[in-house]
Amino acid sequence: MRRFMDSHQLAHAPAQELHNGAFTAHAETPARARDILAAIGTAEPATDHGLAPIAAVHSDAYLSFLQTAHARWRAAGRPGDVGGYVWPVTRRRPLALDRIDALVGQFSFDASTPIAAGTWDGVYWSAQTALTALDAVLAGDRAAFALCRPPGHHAGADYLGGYCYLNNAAIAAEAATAAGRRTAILDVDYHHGNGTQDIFYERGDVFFASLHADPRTDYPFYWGHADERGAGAGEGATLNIPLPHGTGIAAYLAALDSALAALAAFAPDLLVVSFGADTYVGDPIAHLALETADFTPLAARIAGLGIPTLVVMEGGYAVDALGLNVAAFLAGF
Ligand code: SP5
Ligand code: ZN
Repeated sequence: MRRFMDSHQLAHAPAQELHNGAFTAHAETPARARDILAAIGTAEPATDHGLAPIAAVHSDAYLSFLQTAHARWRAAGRPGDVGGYVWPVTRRRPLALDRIDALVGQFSFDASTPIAAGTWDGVYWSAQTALTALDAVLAGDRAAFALCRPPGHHAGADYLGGYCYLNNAAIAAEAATAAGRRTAILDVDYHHGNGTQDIFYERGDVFFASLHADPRTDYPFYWGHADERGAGAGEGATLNIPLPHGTGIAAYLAALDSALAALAAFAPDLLVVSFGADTYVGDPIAHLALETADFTPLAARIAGLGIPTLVVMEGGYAVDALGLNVAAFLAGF
């Protein structure tokens, strides 16, 4: 399987995040990408597809904000990384605000996703990595791996959060759709892929299925409940399967089988997998119980669909085991 990652992605390196009431070291580090690379050997760099496929998913106002936020923060005399302290509950009404603090609240939903000096460069190339790996699948490869980092599945059309800024999986799915593919997204990160769900919620042309920790107990709380099934033209094209803490491989595979059956009924000819290794038993911020060896049969079930597949990296924070977990997953293809 061809594997892709671009060294520009390492430019994104926020220092801290707000967690349980205190600032702690940022969990989504460049070391994650280095550890994965060490385990899988090499990766090909991305080719530049420009801003258009990103702007097909994210709003212009949000993209301008992301590109300028850090410079505006410095211009306002602030040290460190950009972070919000005020949020518009239920979005309020559209407002053309100018102060950086108002903008960061408008375009984010949590306080663990700072914008650092290299963030735009890193997130732009993470998205390009997804698009480059998609090219391999569109050209006929059975599967390809995009080592996207920073991850993307919590980012919506006009908001960041959950260590995510640009939704790499959604950008690739939209590009695949534009290329004429009937596309489904399967999200197997520990956390619900709220950004991806939001982006396609009212669309019937892209199917979204997610297995994740129950949002009644886990981040991102406000999305991913089993009764969220899509709306309008997208009614029935979203499938959420929340899982209890402690879920191991047997129960996980049973849930996966029902998601795969729903996916297969949609009859896609291209699959994007949002893969998080934070379902690992040793993950420091998560509570499922998959072992390293479990990732291979998990991936093999997905590969068993026989649909050309783009695997996009999402979370996974047990840095010492991360590379091995990713390698085990890719071995299933
Ligand atoms: C892509 C992805 O897996 N995002 C996960 C975002 C989860 N954020 C909420 C939990 C934050 C825990 N932060 C721990 C910091 C330790 N220094
Ligand atoms: Zn996650």
